[in-house]
Amino acid sequence: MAMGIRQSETVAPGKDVPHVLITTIPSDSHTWNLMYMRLLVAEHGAAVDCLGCCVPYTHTADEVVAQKPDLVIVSTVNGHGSQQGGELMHIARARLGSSTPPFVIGGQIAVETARYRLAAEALIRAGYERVFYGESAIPAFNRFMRNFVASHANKPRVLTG
Ligand code: B12
Repeated sequence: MAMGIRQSETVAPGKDVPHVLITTIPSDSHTWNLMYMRLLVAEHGAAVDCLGCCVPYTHTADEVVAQKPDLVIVSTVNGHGSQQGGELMHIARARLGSSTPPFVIGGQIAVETARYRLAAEALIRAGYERVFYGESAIPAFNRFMRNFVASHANKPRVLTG
């Protein structure tokens, strides 16, 4: 069971509002990164749910099945992101198959900044759409979110009833 903060933003998931799920890896007990990311994503106009810290892989996968988010963000700062981020993706894909939504990951993804680039390459190979780290992480993420929210709003929709 994941511990610590578990919060949803007040914006309800709606037709034109993308739903974003924030999670982390099982070993990571840091929470301010999660709070920061939750507020940042909400500023972009998305509905956000954050699963809190120390989230077991299977819990993230279960929540993706239940919530069907448009985007999953893995935030991690304890240095184990390169390894456990890969394991999380492996388990999510095994569970969700072709219905796996896009996953992005960011923060302090390895134990030394010198290893960040190699860690990022491994995470991309594991299946992450984007990896955000270092000084450019937040500006790059903001650009990514602006495009993501805009493309969600422009998505063709099937009208029913
Ligand atoms: C506060 C803190 C703690 C607190 C956490 C309290 C809490 N409720 O969160 C306590 C004391 C509990 C703690 C414990 C530990 N910590 Co600590 N902690 C910190 C500290 C000092 C600040 C982290 C913080 O809150 N920053 C504020 C937030 C807002 O910033 P942030 O976390 O860096 O996130 C930013 C970016 O990383 C980025 N980001 C994060 N996620 C994402 C995701 C995306 C998509 C994007 C775009 C960006 C992004 O955006 C954020 C804003 O810029 C850092 C050192 C530091 N200065 O970073 C160490 C640090 C993270 N801790 C560290 C460690 C090792 C530990 C412990 C293992 C220590 C120990 N031996 O017991 C434990 C256990 C951790 C665990 N199991 O996960 C290391 C991690 C090593 C690494 N990355 O290589 C750090 C870096 C300290 C260090 N220099 O060694 N810690």
